[in-house]
Amino acid sequence: MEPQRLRIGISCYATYGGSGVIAAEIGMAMARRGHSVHFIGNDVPRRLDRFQENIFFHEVEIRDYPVFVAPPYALSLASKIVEVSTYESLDLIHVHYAVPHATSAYLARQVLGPKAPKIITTLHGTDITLVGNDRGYLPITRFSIMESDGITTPSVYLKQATHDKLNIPSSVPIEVVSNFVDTELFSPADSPCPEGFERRLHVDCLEQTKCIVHVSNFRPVKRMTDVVKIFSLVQREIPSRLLLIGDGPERSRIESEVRDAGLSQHVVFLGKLEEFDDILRQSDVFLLPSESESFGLAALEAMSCGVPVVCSKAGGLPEVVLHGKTGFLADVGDVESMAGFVRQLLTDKALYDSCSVESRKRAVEQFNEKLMIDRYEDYYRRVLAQPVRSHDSSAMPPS
Ligand code: GMT
Repeated sequence: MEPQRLRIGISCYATYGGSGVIAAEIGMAMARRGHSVHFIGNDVPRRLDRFQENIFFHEVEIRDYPVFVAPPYALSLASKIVEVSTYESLDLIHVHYAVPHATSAYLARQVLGPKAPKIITTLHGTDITLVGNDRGYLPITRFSIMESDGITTPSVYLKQATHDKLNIPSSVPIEVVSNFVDTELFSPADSPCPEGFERRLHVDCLEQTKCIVHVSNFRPVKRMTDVVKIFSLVQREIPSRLLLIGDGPERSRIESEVRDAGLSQHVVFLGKLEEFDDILRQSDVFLLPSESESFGLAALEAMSCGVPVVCSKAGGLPEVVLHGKTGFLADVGDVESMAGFVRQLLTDKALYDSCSVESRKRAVEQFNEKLMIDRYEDYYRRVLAQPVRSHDSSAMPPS
């Protein structure tokens, strides 16, 4: 007998960031498997801006009124989930990033009663380590997570952090389903520098000029100052360029640090790019010296292109990057060691080639889309089959 086709709702932040990318990829993959997928959010997630069979987008209208301190997005989202669930008979709603999506889903479920879809919450990182852990959000975040019918994290690290930081009892199961990468899109270069690449990026792709790349949302957690310091140490000895992809609150400060360090000629700020696989595959090393990282999707995308990663030993990064095999890890803030590892990679061809091959191999074998979509689909069916949970979500976290 054919397995039942599911009616799935997905809510996520559509902005530049890994959680939106993963949510969109899960939705597209589920749709290709014949499930109906309804995205509910304030904007269309990346790569969903064209017609795709079985995919529907429902925009949350953010209404403002003079009495509001700020437009209550969480309420508008909850109302939209109620509406879509009612008319599309959703089996489940899969929310990405707990704040406020898990809370909106919980509210919607209360309104919908017995016909409500099951709620699956995927935690992504700062929703636990920063925002959700903030006293101003903690009680409601913890409650909403515990009220979910299923909870997933992309790493063992984030699962443990969720139990520890939010005091979620170990009796509440959390499923680890790793992030994944489109290994066909993020694939190694099959030729040297493509026509026009140098001109477009203001970099020269001469064999002797190496490209170091970093992709992020330029927030303090990414330690952009360390990116510049590491590059500065490398650049003194090896002709190289630093390509910075993304934008965010740290951008102006980092631009000024680059100017002060006299590195403007060597650093290119490329801004937010919808597509950057071509740049990744032409790069030599990917840098990610973050303070904390639940997984590090950008590092995995680089690995999939055969680009070794030098990163901090933070959070879930050691679950993605294997020290000495697919790249190198050092303590958070240890820029000297990270610069040393970059230099080693750029000067030892045998080491570089082996790390490049192993990076690609690890991405393809351990973090491919099919593997993880199978796991999500299986998890969806298990959650749908289980009776309503019965633990007490009301207890306050410790003060
Ligand atoms: O939590 C965030 O900072 C935002 C979030 C996002 O929406 O991009 O990033 C997190 O989720 C990604 C996808 O699961 C992970 O790859 C990132 O490591 C994670 N960021 C942090 O933990 C800082």
